[in-house]
Parts: sequence; structure tokens; C-alpha cells
Amino acid sequence: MKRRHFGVIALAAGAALALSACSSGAGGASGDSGSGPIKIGFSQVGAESGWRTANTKSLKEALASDNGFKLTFSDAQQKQENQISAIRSFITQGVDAIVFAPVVETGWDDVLKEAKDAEIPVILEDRSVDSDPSLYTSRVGDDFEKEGETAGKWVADNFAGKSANLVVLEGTTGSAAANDRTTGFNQAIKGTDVKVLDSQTGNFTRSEGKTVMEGFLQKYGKSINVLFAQNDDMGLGALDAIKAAGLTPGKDIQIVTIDGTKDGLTALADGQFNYVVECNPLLGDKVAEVVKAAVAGKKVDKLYLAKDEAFDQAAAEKALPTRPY
Ligand code: GZL
Repeated sequence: MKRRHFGVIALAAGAALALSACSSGAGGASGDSGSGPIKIGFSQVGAESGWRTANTKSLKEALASDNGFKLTFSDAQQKQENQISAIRSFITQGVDAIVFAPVVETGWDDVLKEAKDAEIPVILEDRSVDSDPSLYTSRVGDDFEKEGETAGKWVADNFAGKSANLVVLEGTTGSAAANDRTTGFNQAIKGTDVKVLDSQTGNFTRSEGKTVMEGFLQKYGKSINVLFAQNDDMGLGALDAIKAAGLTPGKDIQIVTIDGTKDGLTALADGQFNYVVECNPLLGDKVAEVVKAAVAGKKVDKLYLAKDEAFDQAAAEKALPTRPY
């Protein structure tokens, strides 16, 4: 597994938690005295995209028994109610720590308070929540706003002095990834001549990306010349719609996406996409490290951000042969 570097951000000195050993209550850490594996409950968003598949693989490999863990995995099928039920079940089981990728930003306060009352550390992986940071131990993820800004900067630079009629395939409504990418993108195009014709969620999936793009093409036709897809999968779904409309992706409609999966970089290498911003899904090693520190009562920082790159066609051709996901 290719180790990727992480930046550490302790949001505020006081926010960096020095955890007391979780030896009391339901969340007693069975792994802290070397008496057995660390029991982990992991609630994953779902299996909606190539990014998610890579992220799940990374977490499962890192939280494996040969690394000192006993993992209970739950796929929420992109439903918050399934995640809340899973977390409550983990609390009842008395796990030593909970890891979850929150499908949306809001609505977590009650269940996070229940985990805190049970003295079970909660580590967010991937997306963030709007709950008070005291309700979770740490987050390991990517800087979505920076990703959106990088994508927006590419559009602003490449269409400077030219007309850019842009449509946006947004990620899952209410998710931190969609919210923050939108914020960063809009900040980057502010004050430019880039015209946003429409913006609609494709829920991070290929099928919905295709359907929404079909709607955009019916409504705006050939006036569209730029697509910003907030993940590769929606962009890949949009390719089918663009070709079915008799247009050439990468030329008639230039496409910028976020994730940097093999399929996305392949579309970039063959000229169907024009620019891809990475969102590193290989978070498992850092999550495992943070969990071990937390259950051992060591100081844990509030936020660990993965380093992301961005790819043009030449960089994609170079990266593909050794791309780990
Ligand atoms: C980003 C992650 C997003 C990806 C999508 O960290 O939450 O969810 O960009 C995935 O591919 O579905």
C-alpha cells in the first residue's frame, strides 16, 4: 500500500485531545494492555463510486486482524439512518473505537453524544460533520474546498478571455465533499466571465451523472462548453450523454473532475477529460495510527489532511502505470 503523506492540523491547541485511557465504561479498550485486538466499528457511506471502493479497501486492509484489530464493517448504502443505527449497534457491542465516513454534514449530535457518554472515541474518515468538535476525537480526510478551488482555477485560467458556459454535476446533497467543493470552486471563478448555466446533484454516481447531463443537454444544448463534475464517476456517466448528443467530450465540452481514480485518469489520458484533481482515498494507514493512539490514551490531533495532486493529460499518462487505485 503506497503510503501517502498527511498534513497535521490541530485546529486549536486546546482542541488537540489528550485522551485518557478508555478503560472504563462500555468502550473499554481491550487492545490497550495487549490483551487482545482493538475492536472497531466502521460505518462506510456506501459503494457509490470508484473512490469509495478504493477507500473501503484501504480502511479494511489497515484495520485488519494482522494489524491488531477486530473489525465490524457496515455499508450504509448512502443513508444517514443506516449509519446512525450502525453506530448505536457499535456502542451496544462495546467497541473500543468507532470510525465512520459521514454521508452528510448535519444530524449527528445525538449519536455522537451517545458514543461520548459511552467513552468510545469516534474518528471521522473522509467527510466531516457540523457537530461540535468535542464530540469526536479526530478526522482523517482530504481538503475538499482546496480541491474545488483547484478545479475552479483551472476553468478560470483555461477560459480567460473566452466564453465559458458551464454546468455542474454536484455530489451528494448535504455532504461535506459537495458543499466544500462548491465553495472552493465558486471562490475561484468569482469575478471571471465563467457563466454557471446550471448545477444539480448526480449523487456521486455514474448513472445519475448521465441522467442529469442528459437533462442539461436537452435544456442548454450546444451552448454548454464546460462541465465540472464533483467526482470522476459522474463525469464518466456524463460522457455517455455527451456522445449520445453527437458532441465530442474533451473538445466540444471540456471536462474537469475530482477524485483521480484509474478510470478518471484513463479518460483524461485519452482526451475525454481535460483536468482531474486528486482526492486521496488511501486513508486507512493514518486512520489505524490515529485509532491506536486514541485507544492507548495518547494525544491525538483534531485533523489530518491527505496531500492531493492535480493532473493534466501528460501527468495522467505518466501516473497511470503505477496508479494504486
Ligand atoms: C470525497 C468522497 C467523495 C468522492 C466520491 O472524499 O467523500 O465520495 O469524491 C465519493 O467519489 O462518492
